[in-house]
Amino acid sequence: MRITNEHQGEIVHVDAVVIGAGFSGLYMLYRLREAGLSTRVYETGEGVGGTWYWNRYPGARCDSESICYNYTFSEELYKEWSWSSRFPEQPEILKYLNFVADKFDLRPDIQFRTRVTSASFDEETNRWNIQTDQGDQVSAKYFITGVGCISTANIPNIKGMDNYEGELYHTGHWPHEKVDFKGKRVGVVGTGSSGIQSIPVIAKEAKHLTVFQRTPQYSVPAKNHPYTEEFLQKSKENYHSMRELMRNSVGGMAFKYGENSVLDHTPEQRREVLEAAWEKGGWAVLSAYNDLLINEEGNLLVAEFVRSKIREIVKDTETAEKLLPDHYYGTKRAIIDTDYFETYNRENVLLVDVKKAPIEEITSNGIRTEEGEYELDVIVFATGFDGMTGSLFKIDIRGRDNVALKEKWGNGAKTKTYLGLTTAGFPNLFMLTGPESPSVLGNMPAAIEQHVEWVMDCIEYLQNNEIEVLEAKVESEEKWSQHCRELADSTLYTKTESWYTGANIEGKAKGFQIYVGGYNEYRKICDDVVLNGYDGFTLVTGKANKVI
Ligand code: N01
Repeated sequence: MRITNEHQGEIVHVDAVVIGAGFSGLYMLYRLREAGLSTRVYETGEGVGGTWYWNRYPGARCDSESICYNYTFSEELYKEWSWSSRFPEQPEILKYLNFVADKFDLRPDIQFRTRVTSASFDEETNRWNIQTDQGDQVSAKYFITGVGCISTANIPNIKGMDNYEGELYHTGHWPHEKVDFKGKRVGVVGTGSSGIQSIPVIAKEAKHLTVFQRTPQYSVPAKNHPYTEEFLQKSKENYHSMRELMRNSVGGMAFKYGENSVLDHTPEQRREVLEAAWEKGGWAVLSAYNDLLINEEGNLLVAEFVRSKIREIVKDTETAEKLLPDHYYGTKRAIIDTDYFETYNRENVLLVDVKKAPIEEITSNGIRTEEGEYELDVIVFATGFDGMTGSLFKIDIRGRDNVALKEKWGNGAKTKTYLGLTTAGFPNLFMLTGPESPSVLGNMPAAIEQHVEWVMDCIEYLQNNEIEVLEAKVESEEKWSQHCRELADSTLYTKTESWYTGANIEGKAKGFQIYVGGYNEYRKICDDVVLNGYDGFTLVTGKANKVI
């Protein structure tokens, strides 16, 4: 069934509505269709890709090794696709997702340029009524969000923004056409992953680049390189073992963490291990030891190693000092880069510390901080996202008694889920990589596959057993949320302000809404829930609303 809007005004009945055509929405659609369920996917963008559709900024690339940064559910698909390098750029990842959409003929069930605006659960019919900004009205038994954890751009509310006469961009909403920096004075605000990836590329092209840094970040070299035919061949031959390794690993990648504590080693041994990890690049420093994120003393030693590297690379001592982070290593999302710190050795690059002298205003000509004005032809906001709950709250989702999700979750302050997938009072709503799932603490496609497969198994169970409604029990989500908080508090994550804790958004309630126990543990917990007959959920059969 090809989707058109020709029946606008009519209510369309389907089994499932999915929001988003990124990694999660595409796979969810594929599985629902395979199971014979009628499905509509709504996607705001004009094409598939999700994150990779919107984040087109210069230098954007993935930071999971590409041979793991893909679906593994289909051996055929895995073997058909060949990545060019260890950490490929955005256009190649977008091409991959288009390849997947074409291979499985997914587009006919996706309606592009359409934003879901509201969804409410009808307690009479046990169905979700869903509306879009294009006038669609849909009734669905299952409502599944694949909106991404970091897809709502954070554009800081700085005085004078409307007065600026130059070009203004956010990395997460980059234009489809090439932005020309040649001969221009460019300012980049923000030094998270997006800033650190784009700064070296912009610096090479712009006449001058000013980086406005609020918090310095640790970053280690990606050591990206092209893949050889031989390597690709081997990884394809190892498809089964690689998939198993990913599925049973902490972060959904095909590597294991070091076996030692940071403190097991002498300073000389540690230096040797960390030097080797630095040379290897990617996630090697973060995974060199088994306790980096729980061992305060050990973390500080590794942090100091990375700081020593920054001092070595950056020639100007004053600039190097400004670039030295002081939070626990890895507690803001770890970053890998290509020539980030080296970029500050260029004559056309200036680093401005906006923690010391905050930005006061965007003027018609540029940015004014407490220390002075910087004239800019282009401003790039690399200021991140309203993570975890931001995109869910943009939709008016209402469950039982017409309670809005945003209200139930106290605008983020009281977010509670069961398994990061469901929440009480919102029956048959599934949130792919939702808050309190492990999602963003690893390789997203691996997290997504596990979620989609769990949701699909659950839906098939409901269908096969004529169950109308599955709903998380209040006590299950209380317990899960508490478990997530306790786990997070036993690590160093909660000791640092970051987008993980909501601290990057003005006025947002702070709280760590991610399960930190690892993908492998999480998978076991989800599987056990199923083995125990969907333990923690209320299941209601038939129209008579009989609870089983
Ligand atoms: O965003 P961020 P991001 N004035 O929130 C600063 C994924 N990702 O887009 O730290 C001045 O990390 C802010 O400063 P501070 C990945 O999961 C992956 O870079 O809040 N500065 C910070 O420096 C990542 O973690 C890849 O003090 C302001 C920066 O802006 C997540 O997306 C690539 C400011 C924001 O950093 C988000 O990364 C890109 C203000 N008013 C992204 N407001 C891969 O490699 C914010 N900042 C796969």
